[in-house]
Amino acid sequence: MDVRGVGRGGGGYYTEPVLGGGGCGKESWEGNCGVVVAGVGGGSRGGKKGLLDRTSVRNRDAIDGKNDCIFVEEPPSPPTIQLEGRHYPTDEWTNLPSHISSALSRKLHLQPSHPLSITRRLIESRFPGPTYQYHNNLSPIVSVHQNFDSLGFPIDHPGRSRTDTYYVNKDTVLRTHTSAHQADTFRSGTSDGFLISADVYRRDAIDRSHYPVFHQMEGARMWSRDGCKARGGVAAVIMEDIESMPKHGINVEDPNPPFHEKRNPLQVEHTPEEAQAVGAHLKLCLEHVVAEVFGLARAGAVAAGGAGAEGASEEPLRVRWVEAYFPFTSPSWELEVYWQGNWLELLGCGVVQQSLPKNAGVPDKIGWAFGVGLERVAMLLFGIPDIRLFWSCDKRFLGQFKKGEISRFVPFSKFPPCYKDIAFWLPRSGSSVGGQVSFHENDMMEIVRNVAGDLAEDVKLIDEFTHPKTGRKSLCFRINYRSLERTLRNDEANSLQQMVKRVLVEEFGAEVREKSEK
Ligand code: FA5
Ligand code: MG
Repeated sequence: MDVRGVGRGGGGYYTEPVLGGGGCGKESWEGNCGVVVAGVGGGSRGGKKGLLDRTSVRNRDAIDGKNDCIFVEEPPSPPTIQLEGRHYPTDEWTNLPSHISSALSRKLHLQPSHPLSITRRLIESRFPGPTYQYHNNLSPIVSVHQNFDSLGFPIDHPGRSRTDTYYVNKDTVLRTHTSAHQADTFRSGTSDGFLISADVYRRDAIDRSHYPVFHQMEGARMWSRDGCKARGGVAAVIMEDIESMPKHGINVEDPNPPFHEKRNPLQVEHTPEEAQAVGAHLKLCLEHVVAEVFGLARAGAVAAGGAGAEGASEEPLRVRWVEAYFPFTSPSWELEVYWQGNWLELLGCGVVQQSLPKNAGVPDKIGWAFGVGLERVAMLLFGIPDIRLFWSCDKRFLGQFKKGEISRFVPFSKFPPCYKDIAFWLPRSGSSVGGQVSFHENDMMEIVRNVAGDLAEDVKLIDEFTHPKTGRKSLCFRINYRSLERTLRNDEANSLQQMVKRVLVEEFGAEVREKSEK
C-alpha cells in the first residue's frame, strides 16, 4: 500500500475515457460540469491518466483533499455479525454491507475452471516447490494488527480509514491485501519462499479494472545470510541464480536505479550489493511471469482468430517498472502494462523491510515480496474486458473456461451503456463526535454498489464546486449503468438513479441539485 499521497501524479485517482456513448437516453446535468471536468482527476488532485492503484493508500484524503470532512450520522449496526460461522461484536467501526460479506463464500480462486483459478495455477507454475509453498485457504477475516501494524503502517495512514477498509469491528477487518499474512508466514518459516492467493476487500473506485472484492497473490523469497556465507554471501548466491535463469525476450522499460537515496532508499541493514541482487532477482522472476502471460494470451488470440483475437494481437506489448512506496518494502516498484490505451498496474513489490523477518524471529533472512492482482492478469490472459465478469454466474461466461486451458474470451454481446448524472450539495460540516463519518468519494461508490450492484459499470466524479458566498460544496457524479447480461431499460436505470438520490438525501443529508439551478 502506498502512502506517499504525492509523487507519481498523486496516484489513487485516475481519469479514463468514458466508454462508448449514447445508449439509453443520456441524461446530463449541466451546472458547473463543463468548467470543472478537466480539473477532476487530471488537475487539482493530480490524477494520472491510466489504471493505477492507490496501493490502497496513495492520496486517500477526504473529498476536498483537505480532510475538513462533512460529518453525517450513520444508521446503527446490529450487535453482532456472523461471518464464516463465527459471531463478531460490532461497534462504531463496523461498515460491512451484506453485498460484501456475501462474497466471502465465493472463493473464485479455488474454482478449478474459473479464469482466476487458472491464472493462479499458471503463476504458481513459475514458482515451483519445494522452494515455494502455496497457501490458498487463509481466512479473509484478519486483525488490524495483521493487516496494518505488522507491516509498519503508521497509525494515521489513510489506508486504515473506514472510507478505504471494511471493518468488522475496531480490531478486525476484511484483509485489504494478501500482505496481511506476510508476518505470520515469515514466522512459520517452513520454506524459503511462499505464494498466498486470496480474496481481498477494499472500498474502492467503480470501473472496468476495480472491484471492491478482488484477488491477489502474494509472493516472497527469502535467503539466509548465514546459509549463503560459504558460497560468497547472499548477493553472490542470488546473482548466480539470476545468471542461471533463461532470457525472457520481452522488452521492459526500466529507467530506475536499483535504489535511490530519497525516492526509493536502501535499507540501513542491507549492503548495496544485497539490495541490488534481491531487486534484480525479483524483477526478473516477475518479468518471466508477464512474458509467459503475454505469450499465452497471444497464442490464445491467434488460435481463436477473428473477433476474439482483437486487442491481444494488435496492441504492441509495453511493460514498465515504476518506483513505488510501501511501508513494508524498500526499495519498491510497481509493474505496469499498456492495455486498451492506458497503463494498467499489475503488481507492487520490493525488498522486504528488515523489521519483518526481525519481528518474525528470522532476522538472518533477507529477500523480496510482491503482490499481484489476479483479475488484472486474468484480464490480459483471457481478454476479459470488464472485472465484473469474474463474478458472473452466467453459463455464457463460465462455460468458456476449462481447467488448465488458456482460451480467448468471446463476449456474448455488448449492451448499451446508460449514463446518468447526479449533482448534490453536501450538508454543512457538523461535529466529529463518535459514530459519525465523513463523506468520501468511496461513500458514493458504496451507495451505488448497494443500490445497483453489478449494473453499475463506472462511477466518476466529474465536477466539484464550492459556492463562493455560502461555502457549501457541490459534487457531480456520472454513473454509467450497463448490464453485462442484458439490455438495461432506461426506466430501470432511472429508478436505480432515484434510489441513489434517496440514499444520498435520507442517509447523508445531501440536497440534490436540479438541472436549472445555478
Ligand atoms: C498492495 O496491495 C501491496 N500489498 C502489494 C505488495 C506486496 C507490495 C508485497 C510490496 C510487497 P496495491 O494496493 O498496489 O499493493 O495492490 C496490488 C495489486 O492489486 C494492484 O497492482 C492491482 O493489480 C490489484 N488491485 C488493487 N486494487 C484493486 C481493485 N480495486 N480491483 C482489482 N484489482 C486491484
Ligand atoms: Mg498499487
